[in-house]
Amino acid sequence: MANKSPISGFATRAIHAGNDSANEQGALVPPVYMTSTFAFDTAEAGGEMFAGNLPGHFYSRVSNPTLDLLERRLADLEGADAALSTASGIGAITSTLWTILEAGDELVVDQTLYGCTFAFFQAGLTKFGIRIVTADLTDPENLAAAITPKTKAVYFETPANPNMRLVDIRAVSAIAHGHGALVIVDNTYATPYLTRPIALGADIVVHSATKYLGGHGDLIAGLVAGPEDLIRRIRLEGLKNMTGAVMAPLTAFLVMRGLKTLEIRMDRHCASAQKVAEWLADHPAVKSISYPGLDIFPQRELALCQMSQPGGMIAFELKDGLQAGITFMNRLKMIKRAVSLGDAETLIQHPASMTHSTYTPQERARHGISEGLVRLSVGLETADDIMADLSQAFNLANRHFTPAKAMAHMTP
Ligand code: 3LM
Repeated sequence: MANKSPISGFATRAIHAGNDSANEQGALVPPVYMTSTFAFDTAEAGGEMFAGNLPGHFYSRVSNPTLDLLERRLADLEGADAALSTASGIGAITSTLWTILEAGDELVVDQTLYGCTFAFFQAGLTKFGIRIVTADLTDPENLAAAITPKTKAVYFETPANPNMRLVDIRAVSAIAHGHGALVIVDNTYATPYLTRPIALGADIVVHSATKYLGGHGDLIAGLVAGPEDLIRRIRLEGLKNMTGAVMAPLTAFLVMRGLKTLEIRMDRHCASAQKVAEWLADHPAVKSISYPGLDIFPQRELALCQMSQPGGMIAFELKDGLQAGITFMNRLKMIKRAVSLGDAETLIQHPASMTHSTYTPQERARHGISEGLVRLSVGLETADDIMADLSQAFNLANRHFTPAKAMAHMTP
């Protein structure tokens, strides 16, 4: 059971939850337990720990004091009973689903998912007799149509990577629970600072902690939060025996260092993304833009009630299409062309050829991921500098493209 902290502020809990420095010789920052194994007082005690009758750590693939602290902290922030750290976001997702599902089960998934999650479901789980049912969960009624007595769980991201579509966690959870299915939410984009899925009815939250939670682009990590009994099962079945995707203690230390500034970083990501999105929405080179903080965002009302702020991710398309988008990206000077998100550095990437290249073009079309979409992770630099870089790249992209197009028309 996570230490439910008596202090309620998010930032305070992100810094203190689960930690008692009196247990660590007064160390302000707890030591990192760089150990693979733990000595037993007696052989009998070791046996009792293995049997689950005695608490304590016995091997770092199962648990470790440094990971334990991170798990308590994340559980507190997500409002969950317990949490589990994993080697990556995909490690969190695979460990969770290998535990919950068995052959013959159905998993209902939203139509837009991060590329490797999509591949794990469609190419991975299906090999083992699990049926994946895809539904557009932006309308919860579609879940009511897709769910059957065989549906073990419902899985979605909100906002979804890469097109920013939102799913109404409360409405979807009510329908799923009415049919006895678990609700699993990937909360990577929002973080528990902006959205707490468990308070809205979800059962399990998964994270790529590589992103905002770590926050500095220097690690790969994952986390799962949920009810004590389920987290225990995911630890002992999915993680320990099936994926072995355990987080390293030093990584847990870095994620906790990142969490200490999650609130102030997210405030800045959101404030800058809002400015950049408003500026992009008015830019003549931009055809369409998806950002939950804009009035033109189709699910603006849901964003206002489900997210405390609209987040740091923007998806947009250029009027001149894919090739103009590629030229525009190549002209950027400060903004890095890179996958991943949630870092201090502003990152830009092209989902169709990068993060979502695990979909076929036909699948992308069916799943609402357009070929020309460009994804921007707004970083912590001065917002004016981000817009200045985008602006010079637009100008150059236009200058580069207009004559080339004109010439193409002139050539017989
Ligand atoms: C990306 N995403 O650039 P890791 N869930 C979500 C994610 O966005 C991701 C994961 C899980 C990206 C990674 S693409 C090669 C780079 C919503 C990762 C998986 O296993 O920690 O990477 O998390 O969109």
